[in-house]
Amino acid sequence: MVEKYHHILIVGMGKTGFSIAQYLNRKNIKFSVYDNEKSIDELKILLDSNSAISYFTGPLDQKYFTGIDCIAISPGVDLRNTILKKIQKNNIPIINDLTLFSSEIDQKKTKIIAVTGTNGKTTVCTLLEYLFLEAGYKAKAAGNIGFPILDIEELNSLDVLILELSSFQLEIKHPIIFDIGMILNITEDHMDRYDSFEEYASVKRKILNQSKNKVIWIDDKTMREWKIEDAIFFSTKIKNNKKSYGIKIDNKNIFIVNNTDLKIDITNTNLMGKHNQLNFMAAIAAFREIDNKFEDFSGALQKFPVINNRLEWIKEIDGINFYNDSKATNVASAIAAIESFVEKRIFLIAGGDSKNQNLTSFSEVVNDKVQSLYLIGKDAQLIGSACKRIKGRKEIFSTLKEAVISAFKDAKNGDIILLAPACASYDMYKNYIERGNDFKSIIFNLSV
Ligand code: UMA
Ligand code: ADP
Repeated sequence: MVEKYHHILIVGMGKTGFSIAQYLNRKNIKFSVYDNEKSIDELKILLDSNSAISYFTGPLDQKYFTGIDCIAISPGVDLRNTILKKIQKNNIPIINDLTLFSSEIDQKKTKIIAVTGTNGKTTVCTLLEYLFLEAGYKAKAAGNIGFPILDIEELNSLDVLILELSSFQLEIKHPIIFDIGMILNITEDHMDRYDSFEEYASVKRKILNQSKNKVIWIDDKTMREWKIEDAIFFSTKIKNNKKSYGIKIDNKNIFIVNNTDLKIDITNTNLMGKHNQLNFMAAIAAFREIDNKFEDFSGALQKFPVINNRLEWIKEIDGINFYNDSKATNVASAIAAIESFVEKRIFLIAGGDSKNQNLTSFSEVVNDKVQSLYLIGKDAQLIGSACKRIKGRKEIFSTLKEAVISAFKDAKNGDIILLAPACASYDMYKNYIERGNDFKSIIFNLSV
């Protein structure tokens, strides 16, 4: 399919752009590259032997598209860019790594589970990969999880491929019909990239239109309004519907159940919080669409480790427990983190780039459940003003280190110090991983 193009321009040369360049090189298809930040020299070094026809940098310019008959775009590039809009009007197709991947996959051999949602994608994809491996399948999770789709080796030797797909990736047309398509939840995020929440939600919905089997969280307000009938639901409210997975509490133990005699004990897992119960249900619902014979879910789930930067316990000092949820980059995930602690005083560190999110629900939960608030980053002031009725202290700090030290001085035996920023990290760090690593190193260097 891609062979029909003579000269492709790759826009954005991060992980995805680089994987596309390597792919086109393997296919002997001519390409040029563009990145708004990387210099020509950096691009040349990056590409090494995968040589491009031309290298462009700086603001996007229409002249970069001369002689180009296809654009391969990176997910981080906003399609509302005026030059890109003009180019689209000239009928030059815009494709992405998913479009290219569609020519490579043999769906008779490999089942594809596609996962999207505002939060929980990486957790559910990692869980699915883990469960399939435990059950003896050849399985791999790729995509937005951090491993570009085109980098998968021996693709068609896989039994199951789990694709984590962001809304950015779903914006671009592709011909794949997934064996299973899942939406975990839809709450506000990336509002700097979409004109409205409805637009963001409609992009996520696309995954269902291209899936043979659908799995959705039916308690989600947006998805409930869609009134989808041909999906498998997971829910904390429904238990006995034949197409639903639910939660049952029995003698203080927590079980995932459905309308059959399925009863999976998830009481003693390493993943905290109700949101992770939902993630378990989602993974099990999808897994059982492919294999309904496997039985030892409970044993497998108990061994599944916490994923870095996702409500990760770091250390206890003087009876104070530190948790790193640096990946809580939006309001819903930060709320999920706060609500995971019952009857504990929470000293919350939050802030960063709030990406135009509505802060109302966050401020309500913070006012209700958080003892003291330590704010950092670009939108510290904005978040501080939203959280007016906080019980204890509320203060802005210029570094994460100052915030942690201050929270540590205020907290007492039995309390929780939680980093759940509700914001992106880019104003202070390279990414959420660097922010989480900084948090960990600050904790390990605290003088007691
Ligand atoms: N760039 C431009 N012009 C722009 C924007 C970016 O030239 O307008 C350049 C940047 O200078 C940089 C490169 O493009 O050199 C970065 O490309 P990118 O932002 O598309 O990022 P990649 O490195 O290709 O990583 C992407 C995903 N990033 C985004 O969607 C923003 C990664 O998800 C993903 O892991 C990776 O592909 C592999 O598939 C990250 C993410 O934050 C973790 N995703 C969002 C999320 O999870 O909320 C959607
Ligand atoms: P994603 O890949 O969608 O960003 P992750 O599994 O990496 O999802 O989790 C991102 C953040 O959301 C983390 O802070 C995590 O604790 C939180 N989280 C995970 N699952 C859920 C969920 N189902 N609902 C709300 N928050 C969640």
